[in-house]
Amino acid sequence: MELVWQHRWGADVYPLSTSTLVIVLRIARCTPVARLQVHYGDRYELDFRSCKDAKHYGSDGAFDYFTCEVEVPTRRLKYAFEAVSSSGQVVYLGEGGLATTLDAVPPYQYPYIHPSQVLTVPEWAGNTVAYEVFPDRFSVGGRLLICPSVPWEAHPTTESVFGGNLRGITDKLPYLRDLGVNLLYLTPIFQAPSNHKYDTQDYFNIDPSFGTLDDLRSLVQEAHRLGIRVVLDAVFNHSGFRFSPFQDVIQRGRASSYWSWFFVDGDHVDVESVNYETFATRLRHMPKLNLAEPAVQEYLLAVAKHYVLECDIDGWRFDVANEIDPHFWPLLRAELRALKPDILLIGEIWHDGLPWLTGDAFDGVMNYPLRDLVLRYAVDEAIDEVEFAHKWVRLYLQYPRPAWRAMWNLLGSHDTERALTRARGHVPSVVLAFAMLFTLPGIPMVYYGDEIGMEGGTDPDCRRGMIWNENLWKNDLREAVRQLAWLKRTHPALAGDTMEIRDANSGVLHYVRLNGTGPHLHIAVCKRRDFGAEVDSPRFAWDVPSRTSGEERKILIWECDSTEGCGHDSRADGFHNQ
Ligand code: ARE
Repeated sequence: MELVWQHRWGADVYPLSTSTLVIVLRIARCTPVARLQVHYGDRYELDFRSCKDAKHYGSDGAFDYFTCEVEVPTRRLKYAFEAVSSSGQVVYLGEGGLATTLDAVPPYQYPYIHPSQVLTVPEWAGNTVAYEVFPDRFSVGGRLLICPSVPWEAHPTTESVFGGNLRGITDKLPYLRDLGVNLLYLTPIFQAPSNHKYDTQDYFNIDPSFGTLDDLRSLVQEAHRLGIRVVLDAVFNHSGFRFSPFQDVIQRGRASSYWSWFFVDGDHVDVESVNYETFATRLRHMPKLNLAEPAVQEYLLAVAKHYVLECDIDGWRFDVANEIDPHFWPLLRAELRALKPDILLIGEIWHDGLPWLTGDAFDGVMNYPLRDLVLRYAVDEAIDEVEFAHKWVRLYLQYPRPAWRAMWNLLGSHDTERALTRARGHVPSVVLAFAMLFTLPGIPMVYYGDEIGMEGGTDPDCRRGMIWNENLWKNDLREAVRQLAWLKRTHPALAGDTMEIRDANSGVLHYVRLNGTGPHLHIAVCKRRDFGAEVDSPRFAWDVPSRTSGEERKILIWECDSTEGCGHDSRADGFHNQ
């Protein structure tokens, strides 16, 4: 039997603990495999002592994906696969290729499981609902600390200043609590000339237009009192033009003691031609920092620790994380975890985040690929259930499972078009997208105002002033988000990292969330009337008619001890046959 398979070191085998490994294998669908087993044992022993069936997780259309969790008491593993075709033919797969007997196959090896390779995500991430605030645009508390350049209702330009501040955010914490939010993420708040503050002038100072360090302390204290954690934005890839070390380099050229902090081409900074590296392409106001330089590392570690020590913040989101020298992250993770063992570390990575999710960098990354998938299915209706399932399988198995408790799942952010604008104002599609966001593994993050139906195109239009006039709210949407937030916060199945698709045929997408022995939660998007009729008292049921055809569509969420869905014929193997 000829097989085409993929099993990559560093991606398809990872530890859950120092004595448990997860193994993932993909086999091309052109040679269907009826049964797959994993033979394994200590790499220093002659025989494979154990054998276990691998589970078929799903398919991405081209490959079938199998997973297997194995115990490795000695931390050193060798393993090989036994594949049985539907006609009964048997082959063994190992690092050296195919063989007809187990003895003949050179096995794969996991040489030794180190604690540093185990991704440990804060326990609290599991039942967390996040909310993103762009401070200039959320709320003004106390007196204005800066003169706004436009009225609160204006459509923003890149230069607009609205005057929102930290006290304003503190004043609105009860609103967030009522919505079910228990994690608040603020885009940058340190001193910087722009309205977005991604061009830091002074990392150790809160921007005066937002408030003071005491205002931040009060915000965090009050948030903690209400059960809300706080995550700040760390812009470490680049500084701002006015950052004093960069100004020193401008003045002294190579003689500056900060010369090695930046990447300047030549002996002097030429601001006109931008002869230095920056964020993106030649953005002169954002000079790139050299994080391979120990003095820069030390400086930024001090910044990251300062706000934990001074204000007791609960996490950091790292801007442009995938362009920063990767040697920095293990140092940062170790120091921050020593300071606060359950601190949450999130990378802003729009693409494949795997290299940063292997235990020594982040707990999760901003999940833009998931955003794309959910919006394309629920809002654009550009893909059907089958394609959703194929893409989900690939995305889910791309990352170590523990990361899925902390993946930062979003429908929109300060960098994207808003969900309701993408849906051309069609609220039910956004309800469906939120329902999926809150019930897929990860931390759902609501971008301020999306819950009340604010609209806006891409940056800067997505950064309008928060609407506080309740008459202008889309209350149906807000109520749906509220119900979903409380479900996410309280249901044990949603705290885990496991999701399995039960059915993905035309008309139904049915998946289940499982977490140990607790009750399972079933989620179904149904276009077929016959589906779900026997589900008694669902936890959430919402009519979400199609935006494009107006046809009936509903989302049902119900609890059940069975993984198949309580009485419903979920055609458990229908998905496998896609
Ligand atoms: C400003 C203007 C924009 C203008 C831009 C370029 O507002 O209208 O297009 O300048 O001149 C911050 C501000 C932005 C500002 C920018 C530059 O918030 O308003 O834009 O600074 O001054 C990539 C990166 C990702 C990055 C995005 C923006 O990978 O890290 O681009 N996101 C972070 C923050 C931003 C922030 C910065 C970085 C800079 O979240 O808010 O911008 O500190 C594709 C690619 C992605 C790409 C993404 C978006 O999908 O695959 O890699 O992300 O598009 O462009």
